Amino acid sequence: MVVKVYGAPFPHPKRVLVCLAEKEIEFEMIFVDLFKQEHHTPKFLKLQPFRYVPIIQDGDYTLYESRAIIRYYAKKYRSQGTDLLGKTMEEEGLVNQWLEVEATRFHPPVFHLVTQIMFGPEFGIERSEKVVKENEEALGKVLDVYEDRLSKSKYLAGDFFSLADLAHLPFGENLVGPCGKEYMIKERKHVSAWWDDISSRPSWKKVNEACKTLE
Ligand SMILES: N[C@@H](CCC(=O)N[C@@H](CS)C(=O)NCC(=O)O)C(=O)O
Repeated sequence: MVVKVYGAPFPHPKRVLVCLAEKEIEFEMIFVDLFKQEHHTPKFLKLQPFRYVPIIQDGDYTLYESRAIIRYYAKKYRSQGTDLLGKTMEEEGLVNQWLEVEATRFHPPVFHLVTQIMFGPEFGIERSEKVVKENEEALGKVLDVYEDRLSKSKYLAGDFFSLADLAHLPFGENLVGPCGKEYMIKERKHVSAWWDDISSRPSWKKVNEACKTLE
Protein backbone atom coordinates (compact mmCIF):
# COMPACT_ATOMS: atom_id res chain seq x y z
CA MET A 1 0.00 0.00 0.00
CA VAL A 2 1.44 3.38 -1.04
CA VAL A 3 1.37 5.94 1.78
CA LYS A 4 -0.29 9.28 0.96
CA VAL A 5 1.48 12.33 2.31
CA TYR A 6 -0.44 15.61 2.33
CA GLY A 7 2.22 18.26 2.31
CA ALA A 8 4.23 20.98 0.64
CA PRO A 9 7.97 21.64 0.34
CA PHE A 10 8.14 23.01 3.89
CA PRO A 11 10.13 21.82 6.89
CA HIS A 12 7.58 19.76 8.84
CA PRO A 13 6.48 17.69 5.82
CA LYS A 14 10.15 17.23 4.88
CA ARG A 15 10.77 15.64 8.29
CA VAL A 16 8.24 12.94 7.33
CA LEU A 17 9.60 12.55 3.78
CA VAL A 18 13.17 11.96 4.94
CA CYS A 19 11.94 9.34 7.40
CA LEU A 20 10.00 7.55 4.63
CA ALA A 21 13.14 7.68 2.45
CA GLU A 22 15.31 6.16 5.20
CA LYS A 23 12.70 3.45 5.79
CA GLU A 24 12.36 2.78 2.04
CA ILE A 25 8.60 3.31 2.16
CA GLU A 26 6.85 4.16 -1.07
CA PHE A 27 4.71 7.28 -0.91
CA GLU A 28 2.56 9.54 -3.03
CA MET A 29 2.70 13.28 -2.31
CA ILE A 30 -0.60 15.15 -2.32
CA PHE A 31 0.38 18.79 -2.71
CA VAL A 32 -1.49 21.19 -0.44
CA ASP A 33 -1.12 24.80 -1.56
CA LEU A 34 -0.83 26.71 1.71
CA PHE A 35 -0.72 30.06 -0.11
CA LYS A 36 -4.14 29.28 -1.57
CA GLN A 37 -5.27 28.20 1.91
CA GLU A 38 -6.07 24.69 0.76
CA HIS A 39 -5.46 23.65 4.36
CA HIS A 40 -8.53 25.66 5.42
CA THR A 41 -11.05 23.75 3.31
CA PRO A 42 -13.71 21.58 5.02
CA LYS A 43 -12.24 18.49 3.31
CA PHE A 44 -8.78 19.20 4.77
CA LEU A 45 -10.15 20.07 8.21
CA LYS A 46 -11.77 16.63 8.41
CA LEU A 47 -8.24 15.19 8.28
CA GLN A 48 -6.41 17.86 10.29
CA PRO A 49 -8.56 20.16 12.42
CA PHE A 50 -5.56 22.39 13.33
CA ARG A 51 -4.87 23.29 9.65
CA TYR A 52 -1.30 22.05 9.31
CA VAL A 53 0.63 19.78 7.00
CA PRO A 54 1.90 17.07 7.03
CA ILE A 55 -0.76 14.39 7.29
CA ILE A 56 -0.34 10.79 6.23
CA GLN A 57 -2.99 8.33 5.11
CA ASP A 58 -1.97 4.72 5.26
CA GLY A 59 -4.95 2.72 4.06
CA ASP A 60 -7.77 3.95 6.26
CA TYR A 61 -5.39 5.13 8.98
CA THR A 62 -4.80 8.89 9.23
CA LEU A 63 -2.08 10.54 11.32
CA TYR A 64 -0.83 14.10 11.71
CA GLU A 65 2.01 15.79 13.64
CA SER A 66 5.34 15.15 11.95
CA ARG A 67 7.12 13.74 15.01
CA ALA A 68 4.24 11.33 15.74
CA ILE A 69 4.36 10.19 12.10
CA ILE A 70 8.11 9.51 12.09
CA ARG A 71 7.86 7.57 15.35
CA TYR A 72 5.01 5.54 13.87
CA TYR A 73 6.95 4.56 10.75
CA ALA A 74 10.22 3.92 12.57
CA LYS A 75 8.38 1.40 14.72
CA LYS A 76 6.01 -0.06 12.12
CA TYR A 77 8.87 -0.87 9.73
CA ARG A 78 11.55 -1.40 12.34
CA SER A 79 13.42 -4.03 10.34
CA GLN A 80 13.07 -2.29 6.95
CA GLY A 81 15.56 0.31 5.73
CA THR A 82 17.62 2.17 8.33
CA ASP A 83 16.93 1.19 11.94
CA LEU A 84 16.11 4.60 13.44
CA LEU A 85 15.28 3.54 16.98
CA GLY A 86 18.36 1.70 18.23
CA LYS A 87 18.71 -1.95 19.13
CA THR A 88 17.84 -1.96 22.82
CA MET A 89 15.20 -0.36 25.05
CA GLU A 90 17.93 1.84 26.48
CA GLU A 91 18.99 3.06 23.04
CA GLU A 92 15.36 3.74 22.15
CA GLY A 93 14.98 5.66 25.41
CA LEU A 94 17.84 7.93 24.36
CA VAL A 95 16.37 8.36 20.87
CA ASN A 96 13.12 9.51 22.49
CA GLN A 97 14.97 11.77 24.92
CA TRP A 98 16.78 13.56 22.08
CA LEU A 99 13.61 13.73 19.99
CA GLU A 100 12.03 15.61 22.88
CA VAL A 101 15.11 17.84 23.11
CA GLU A 102 14.73 18.64 19.40
CA ALA A 103 11.03 19.49 19.82
CA THR A 104 11.26 21.46 23.05
CA ARG A 105 14.78 23.00 23.11
CA PHE A 106 16.15 23.19 19.54
CA HIS A 107 12.98 23.84 17.59
CA PRO A 108 11.49 26.86 19.43
CA PRO A 109 14.45 29.27 19.03
CA VAL A 110 15.15 28.07 15.49
CA PHE A 111 11.49 28.51 14.59
CA HIS A 112 11.57 32.11 15.86
CA LEU A 113 14.71 32.81 13.82
CA VAL A 114 13.16 31.27 10.71
CA THR A 115 9.93 33.22 11.20
CA GLN A 116 11.75 36.49 11.75
CA ILE A 117 14.42 36.17 9.09
CA MET A 118 12.91 34.00 6.35
CA PHE A 119 9.14 34.27 6.53
CA GLY A 120 8.77 37.64 8.23
CA PRO A 121 8.56 39.79 5.12
CA GLU A 122 6.37 37.28 3.25
CA PHE A 123 3.82 37.08 6.07
CA GLY A 124 3.96 40.72 7.12
CA ILE A 125 5.85 40.04 10.37
CA GLU A 126 8.01 43.00 11.32
CA ARG A 127 11.56 41.90 12.10
CA SER A 128 12.67 42.61 15.65
CA GLU A 129 16.42 42.56 16.28
CA LYS A 130 15.64 41.94 19.97
CA VAL A 131 13.72 38.75 19.17
CA VAL A 132 16.49 37.61 16.79
CA LYS A 133 19.17 38.24 19.44
CA GLU A 134 17.23 36.52 22.25
CA ASN A 135 16.59 33.44 20.17
CA GLU A 136 20.13 33.27 18.89
CA GLU A 137 21.34 33.36 22.49
CA ALA A 138 18.86 30.67 23.54
CA LEU A 139 19.89 28.49 20.62
CA GLY A 140 23.58 29.01 21.40
CA LYS A 141 23.05 27.57 24.88
CA VAL A 142 21.25 24.55 23.43
CA LEU A 143 24.03 23.99 20.88
CA ASP A 144 26.62 24.11 23.67
CA VAL A 145 24.87 21.11 25.24
CA TYR A 146 24.87 19.41 21.82
CA GLU A 147 28.59 20.11 21.46
CA ASP A 148 29.28 18.38 24.75
CA ARG A 149 27.06 15.42 23.87
CA LEU A 150 28.54 15.05 20.38
CA SER A 151 32.08 15.13 21.75
CA LYS A 152 31.17 11.84 23.45
CA SER A 153 29.08 10.10 20.80
CA LYS A 154 28.92 10.39 17.03
CA TYR A 155 25.17 10.97 16.96
CA LEU A 156 22.74 12.32 19.53
CA ALA A 157 21.38 9.04 20.88
CA GLY A 158 24.66 7.11 20.57
CA ASP A 159 26.93 5.83 17.83
CA PHE A 160 24.04 5.25 15.41
CA PHE A 161 22.04 7.61 13.21
CA SER A 162 18.50 7.79 14.56
CA LEU A 163 15.16 9.59 14.42
CA ALA A 164 16.62 12.10 16.87
CA ASP A 165 19.22 13.26 14.35
CA LEU A 166 16.83 13.06 11.41
CA ALA A 167 14.28 15.30 13.14
CA HIS A 168 16.79 18.18 13.06
CA LEU A 169 17.31 18.17 9.29
CA PRO A 170 14.53 20.46 7.99
CA PHE A 171 14.89 23.37 10.40
CA GLY A 172 18.66 22.83 10.68
CA GLU A 173 18.83 23.38 6.94
CA ASN A 174 16.91 26.65 7.20
CA LEU A 175 19.18 27.78 9.99
CA VAL A 176 22.43 27.20 8.09
CA GLY A 177 21.01 28.31 4.73
CA PRO A 178 18.43 31.06 4.37
CA CYS A 179 18.73 32.27 7.99
CA GLY A 180 22.46 32.89 7.56
CA LYS A 181 23.34 31.30 10.91
CA GLU A 182 25.71 28.63 9.63
CA TYR A 183 28.45 30.01 11.90
CA MET A 184 26.47 28.81 14.94
CA ILE A 185 27.05 25.26 13.70
CA LYS A 186 30.55 25.77 12.28
CA GLU A 187 31.97 27.34 15.43
CA ARG A 188 31.18 24.15 17.37
CA LYS A 189 33.54 21.45 16.12
CA HIS A 190 31.48 18.38 17.02
CA VAL A 191 28.13 19.91 16.08
CA SER A 192 29.67 20.90 12.76
CA ALA A 193 30.93 17.37 12.01
CA TRP A 194 27.55 15.93 13.03
CA TRP A 195 25.68 18.39 10.80
CA ASP A 196 27.94 17.66 7.80
CA ASP A 197 27.35 13.96 8.33
CA ILE A 198 23.56 13.98 8.70
CA SER A 199 22.89 16.60 6.04
CA SER A 200 24.86 14.66 3.45
CA ARG A 201 22.79 11.49 3.77
CA PRO A 202 21.38 10.32 0.42
CA SER A 203 17.85 10.31 1.89
CA TRP A 204 18.03 14.04 2.63
CA LYS A 205 19.49 14.84 -0.79
CA LYS A 206 16.68 12.84 -2.39
CA VAL A 207 14.02 14.75 -0.44
CA ASN A 208 15.53 18.10 -1.40
CA GLU A 209 15.67 17.10 -5.07
CA ALA A 210 12.04 15.93 -4.97
CA CYS A 211 10.91 19.13 -3.24
CA LYS A 212 12.56 21.32 -5.88
CA THR A 213 9.97 20.10 -8.37
CA LEU A 214 7.19 21.33 -6.05
CA GLU A 215 8.57 24.82 -5.37
N1 LIG B 1 3.57 20.47 14.93
C1 LIG B 1 3.24 20.32 13.53
C2 LIG B 1 3.56 21.63 12.83
C3 LIG B 1 3.23 21.57 11.35
C4 LIG B 1 3.42 22.92 10.67
O1 LIG B 1 3.67 23.96 11.30
N2 LIG B 1 3.30 22.88 9.32
C5 LIG B 1 3.38 24.09 8.54
C6 LIG B 1 4.23 23.82 7.29
S1 LIG B 1 5.91 23.53 7.71
C7 LIG B 1 1.97 24.47 8.11
O2 LIG B 1 1.18 23.62 7.77
N3 LIG B 1 1.64 25.77 8.15
C8 LIG B 1 0.36 26.24 7.77
C9 LIG B 1 -0.02 27.53 8.44
O3 LIG B 1 0.77 28.02 9.26
O4 LIG B 1 -1.11 28.03 8.15
C10 LIG B 1 4.01 19.14 12.94
O5 LIG B 1 5.10 18.83 13.46
O6 LIG B 1 3.52 18.49 12.00
